[in-house]
Amino acid sequence: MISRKGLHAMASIADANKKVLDFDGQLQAQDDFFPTLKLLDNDGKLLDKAAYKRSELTDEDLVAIMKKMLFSRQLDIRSTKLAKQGRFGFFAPTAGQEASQMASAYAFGKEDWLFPGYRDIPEIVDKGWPVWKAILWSRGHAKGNEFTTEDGEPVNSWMPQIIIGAQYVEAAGVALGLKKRKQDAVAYAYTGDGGTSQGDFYEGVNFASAYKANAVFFVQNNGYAISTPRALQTAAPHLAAKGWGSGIPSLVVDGMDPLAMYLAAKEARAWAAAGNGPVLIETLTNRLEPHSTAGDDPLRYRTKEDIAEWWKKEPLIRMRKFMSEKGIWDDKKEDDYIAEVDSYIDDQIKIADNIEKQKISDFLKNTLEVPGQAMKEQIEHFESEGK
Ligand SMILES: Cc1ncc(C[n+]2csc(CCOP(=O)(O)OP(=O)(O)O)c2C)c(N)n1
Ligand SMILES: [Mg+2]
Repeated sequence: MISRKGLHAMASIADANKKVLDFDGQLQAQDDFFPTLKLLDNDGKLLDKAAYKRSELTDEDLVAIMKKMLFSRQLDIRSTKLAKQGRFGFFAPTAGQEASQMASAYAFGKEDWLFPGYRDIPEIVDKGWPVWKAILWSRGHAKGNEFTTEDGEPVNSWMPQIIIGAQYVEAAGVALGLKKRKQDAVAYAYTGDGGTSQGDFYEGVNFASAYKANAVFFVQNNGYAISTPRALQTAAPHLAAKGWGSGIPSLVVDGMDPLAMYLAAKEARAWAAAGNGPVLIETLTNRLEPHSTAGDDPLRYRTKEDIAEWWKKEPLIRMRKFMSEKGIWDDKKEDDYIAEVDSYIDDQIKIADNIEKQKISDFLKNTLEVPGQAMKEQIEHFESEGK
């Protein structure tokens, strides 16, 4: 005869088995699991005082983050105009992503290694890379590949990655190196929603997780991969779940909320630098402008109304309101700062324009350390023409 205890155990196994076979239930659980970290609403109201305290942000920090976001917006506006005049090469607009990029970057230090995508030029500039180099990079000039400050100091950043997702593998390797050297530093990488469909994305996260490397991975879910909407990109209800699959803390953060972005990034950095392994952060943001200056028209794949709705949620609006309410920001401060940024960018354009033009042969020489036969012939050919 089966005892009462035995009957009970059988019943609970039967319940567990039912759960295992409940496919719908499992999908629902995935959908439910990831709540969004949020500190400021669209109107700049503080939603969670305890979390704000936990961020340890001072008024000076808030001003610094606001300025970084404004700098990024201004760089976006100016770069887009310059590109239309043919004076900037490739540029990937950043409007809407300022909190996702600049407020998160504020949590990292000089010693940390940045692995940016092509849309993350502002984060590199924030690490001390002069804008004139960014302009040269956009034009394909070899000098744009020098990641140094104006004074020749190294800037801990890889080049902006064009190969979608590849920066995750590079970041995993450097993150492991930092761990082995026992450095209080991390590698932090940014990719997009589209990037999470790449093999490199999974390999990078998995490798870093397996070795508990010092990495923080950002997925900027801006709604689109060129014209492919997020809904067609992947069936995963949350991109963060892809990090969970490799066994690391993975969070979803309101990417339009600078305070939430900073808090998540700061705690992720501390966790990774302490040797606990990587963290993955999905930021819910939006690309408010075209994919790039190469000329795509977003209205072929999304509506004006949708874009207008997202403009209402952009991070500068809520940060401006929150800080004005606190009495630490006003229109005059903002106008003065924008004028300062504009004059800096004007100077940087002049510097970029005055750098000696790159010869075709120099460009080729800079491509491979040891050129193949065909490239050698091309270099000789262009050199013989003085090009
Ligand atoms: C490996 C690879 N495949 C395709 C492309 C072409 N491509 C350039 S940008 C892009 C979309 C990427 O979207 P997402 O990761 O969401 O980043 P976002 O542009 O939105 O910042 C694609 C497919 C590429 N650069 N690299
Ligand atoms: Mg995208």
